[in-house]
Amino acid sequence: MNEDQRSLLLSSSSRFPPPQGVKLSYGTAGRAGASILQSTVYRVGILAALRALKTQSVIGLMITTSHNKVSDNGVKEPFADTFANAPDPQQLVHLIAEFVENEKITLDGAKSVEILLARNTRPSEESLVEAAKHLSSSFRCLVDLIPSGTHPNDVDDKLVVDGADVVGGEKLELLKTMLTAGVPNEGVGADYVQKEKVVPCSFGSQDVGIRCASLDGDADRLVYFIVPSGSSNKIELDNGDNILSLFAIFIKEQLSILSKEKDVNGNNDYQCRLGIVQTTYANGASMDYLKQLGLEVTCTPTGVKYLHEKAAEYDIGIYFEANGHGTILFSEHYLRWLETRTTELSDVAKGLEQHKAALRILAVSELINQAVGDALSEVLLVEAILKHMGWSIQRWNEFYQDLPSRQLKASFLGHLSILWIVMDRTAVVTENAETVAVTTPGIQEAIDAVKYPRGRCFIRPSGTEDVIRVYAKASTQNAADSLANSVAELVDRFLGFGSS
Ligand code: G16
Repeated sequence: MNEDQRSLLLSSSSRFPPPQGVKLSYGTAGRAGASILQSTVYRVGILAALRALKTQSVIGLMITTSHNKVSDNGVKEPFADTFANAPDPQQLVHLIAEFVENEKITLDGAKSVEILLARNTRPSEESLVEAAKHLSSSFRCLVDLIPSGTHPNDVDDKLVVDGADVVGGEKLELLKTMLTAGVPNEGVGADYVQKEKVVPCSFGSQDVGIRCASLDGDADRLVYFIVPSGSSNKIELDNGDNILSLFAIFIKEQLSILSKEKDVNGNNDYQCRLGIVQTTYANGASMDYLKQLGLEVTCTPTGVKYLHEKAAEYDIGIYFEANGHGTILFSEHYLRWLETRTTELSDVAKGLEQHKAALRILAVSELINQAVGDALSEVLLVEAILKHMGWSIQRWNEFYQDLPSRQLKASFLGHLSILWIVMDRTAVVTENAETVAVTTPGIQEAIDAVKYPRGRCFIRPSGTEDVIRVYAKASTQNAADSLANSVAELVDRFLGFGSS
């Protein structure tokens, strides 16, 4: 890095100082209050520009609204941690120089890089994008200063969708669904509906008995629900577990039709490996149900990155978190085999059930977004399967009976409405797909000592909020509620004020 580049970085970074006394950290998907993220977004912009230089490709920088409340925002970038926390411009420039050297990035001779900025509809987005733009123009200056030339360079057709009042909602307007204007994720959205199990704002008596769907802010989560008649605001929920079960039944049915097909020697010529991936949040009843269907079910820690990796081990891997985040993965190998087989079948047996089943699986692989959970394509798949099966949402809901559950959170000070306090959520480290807290000493034993019929409870540090999450299941709703309450009190005792 030459002197001009260094001084440009020093002066631009001094315009976006990091917040004092805050350790910014990357979790499931690092997030924090929007008011303290200016410096982080500026620094992530530098990182994006360096990556663009290194890869010589266009890099996207997305400022996203997922399920968090309107004051929160974040940047998904695991390597940005150190950059985000550099205390002053000198140290930041030092880190950049080190990064450039370690990653063997050629600054001299590079012409220009392209960074695409995307944002959503939170009020804080524009100022954050401004910080990122500033940084892109200063980086363009940096690159411009480099001598050029050396580097190349159910049957009921009505569906009502809650779009969380963010981007998914805007897209859904194109699909002519019913939406209202409001505050992102405030009393609306898949996370609210799934966790609180109540109707989102603006839904009500007019929606009784109708199949409803709820997305989160970046439209990568989906849950379905129905408002039963006579209910004030309670819903019957079909969460990620139910969506997973619906997809699994459909795929399994197509595979079994297909497996009736024999090769010339009378053997089934390919046995597709179908795998199901869930997390510990999955309702035990759904897991049992899927196992009873003869499916292979695995559990990973929370976070789609873990589920995705596991699901990729199968020919067809279906993964969903209870919160509605998931998708279906198809191996390249299996898809190639299926395509060839479909062509062969169409020559000899067009119109037969085996041929149709093969076409259905191929259609699912094209409809579903295999890169990431995509609520819009999943709505279409749910709708198609319900129609195919002739099932109402009530019928879908009857696959298994959920064990009652309750989710609570214990937060750091600053959330005024909180009941339970946690001084440092990182003090809790978990193992066994997050079922056991291996630190703080004594806390797991204390949790285990709280007994309720069919009761099970675990705690984990959130990756998206400064909270410890408490999740409890038990034989009745009252038991699940009081188990969760007792464990939240334990969290407060071990990790709250008195603990430090
Ligand atoms: C993100 C991840 C999800 C995960 C969730 C957990 O959700 O993408 O896979 O389930 O975080 O959040 P926490 O760690 O706070 O419980 P999203 O949809 O907000 O990106």
